[in-house]
Amino acid sequence: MSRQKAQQWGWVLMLAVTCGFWWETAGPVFSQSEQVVEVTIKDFKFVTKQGTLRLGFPSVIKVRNEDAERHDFGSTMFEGIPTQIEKDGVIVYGRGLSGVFLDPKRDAAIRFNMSRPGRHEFRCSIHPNMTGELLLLSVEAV
Ligand SMILES: [Cu+2]
Repeated sequence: MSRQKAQQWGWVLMLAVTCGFWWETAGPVFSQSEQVVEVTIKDFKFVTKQGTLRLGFPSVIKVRNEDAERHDFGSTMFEGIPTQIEKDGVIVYGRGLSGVFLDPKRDAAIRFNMSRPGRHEFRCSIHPNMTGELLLLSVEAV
């Protein structure tokens, strides 16, 4: 192989590696287009798993009731915001939704656009001492 040809192949290889690397790093970025909050109800408590939540991004709160008791996930954070609630294969859509009731061992997904920063409290209306909160930061994408 001539020296020039070897150099050409070197460039092709470098380009392929660069593209591969880009694809690897871009993958997780794309999958973050919907930010997920996981809320598990267990022993009459809300256990929340959330990363950094950004304003204006499509968000989904996945609520699961692990108890043998019926609970409710309610919050004023959806007030006036178009919200979609998916439960038992049925999707409800509206602006005045306040939350969702969950039978034992059931789950639901609440989809909306996070648009107000700050702490957002949620609670169970059946058991008023059950409360939890989400922290919404107004940071821009880094
Ligand atoms: Cu409850």
